[in-house]
Amino acid sequence: KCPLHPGQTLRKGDPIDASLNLWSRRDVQTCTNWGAPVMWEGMFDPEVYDLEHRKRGSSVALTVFAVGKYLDAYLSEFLRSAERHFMPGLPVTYYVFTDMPERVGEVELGVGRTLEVVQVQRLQRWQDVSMMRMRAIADAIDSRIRHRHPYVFCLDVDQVFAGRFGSEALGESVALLHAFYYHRPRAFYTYDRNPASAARMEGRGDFYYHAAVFGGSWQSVWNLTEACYRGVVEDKRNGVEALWQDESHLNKYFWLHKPSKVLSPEYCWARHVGYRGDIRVTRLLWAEKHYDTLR
Ligand code: 2GW
Ligand code: MN
Repeated sequence: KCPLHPGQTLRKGDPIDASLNLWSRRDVQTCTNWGAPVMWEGMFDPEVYDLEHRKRGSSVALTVFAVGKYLDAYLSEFLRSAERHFMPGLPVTYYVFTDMPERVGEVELGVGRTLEVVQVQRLQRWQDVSMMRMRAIADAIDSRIRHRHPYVFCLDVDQVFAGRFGSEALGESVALLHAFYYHRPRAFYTYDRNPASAARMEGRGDFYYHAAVFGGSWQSVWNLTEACYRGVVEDKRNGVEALWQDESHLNKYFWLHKPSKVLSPEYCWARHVGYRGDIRVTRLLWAEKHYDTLR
C-alpha cells in the first residue's frame, strides 16, 4: 500500500527516518502520499533512534491537562506509566496543567526527568477545558518550553502507557491516526462540515487524526496550537462550536499543513475497537471512561 517503491526515499521526515524499512509491513500503509512515514511496529529499530537522539541531545516536553476531577481520576497512573514507557533514555519534562497545583502530589521520577506544574483556571464547560488547552500550550511554549526542549508532545490525560512510546515518534510535526477511523472509508470521518465554523473541512481529507496525541518541534506545535486557538476564538465570536471542538480544528490544520510523521493507532489504542491483526503492540491505551461521574 506504500506509494513509494523500494529504493525511493521519504520526502518528509527527519534524516533518521531514512533508516525506516517501509516495506517490512505489507498489511498497512507505511507512508502517506506526501512522503511522510506512518510509524508501525516492525518498521524501525528503536536503538537507532535512541542513539541518534542521545547524540543530538534531544529532550522532550510532555504537556498534559489534569483539571478538576481528571486530576484524581487519571494523573498518577498516566505519569507512572509514562515513566516506564515514554521516551525511555531521553530527558523529559512533564508540564502538568491543573487548577489544583497542591494536589498533584509526589511522583517518583527517573534520572533526567522532571515535572513542572502550570496553573490554569477551571472553566465551566468541558468543551472549553478541552479547547483552551490550545491557548495554554502555546503560552507555555513561549514562556518556558522553547528555551529548553526541541520537541513537544501534547496528550490527553485519560490514557495509560503500555509499551514503548519512544524517540521514533519524534519529528518536525507529528499526528496520530484515530483508532476508530483508520480502517474506515473517508466518508465516515467526522470532520466538521459546518460552513459557519473555522474548522470546516472543504477538502476530502487525508486521515482522521486524534487530538489525544500530537507533537513536533516546539515551533510546529506552537503554530498548530496558535492556529487552533484562533479558530476557536473565531467560532466563539460567531456563536458556533466545531463538531469535535479542538479535534476538529486540529484535523483542519493537519489538512492544510501536512504532518511530517504520522503515528499508527498503536500509539493510542482503544481496546473496545476489538482485535485487529495489524496492531502488534499497544503503546498507549485509552483509560476507562466514567462519563456519569466525570462530566
Ligand atoms: C472533559 C470532558 C468532560 C468533562 C471534563 C473534561 C476534562 C478534560 C476535565 O474535567 N479536566 C481535564 O483536565 N480535561 C482534559 O482535557 C484532560 O487532559 C482530558 O484528557 C482532555 C480531553 O478531555 P477528554 O479526554 O474527556 O475528551 P475525549 O477523550 O473525548 O477527547 C477527544 O475529544 C476532545 C474534544 O472534545 C479533545 O479533542 C481530545 O484531545 C480528544 O482526545
Ligand atoms: Mn481523552
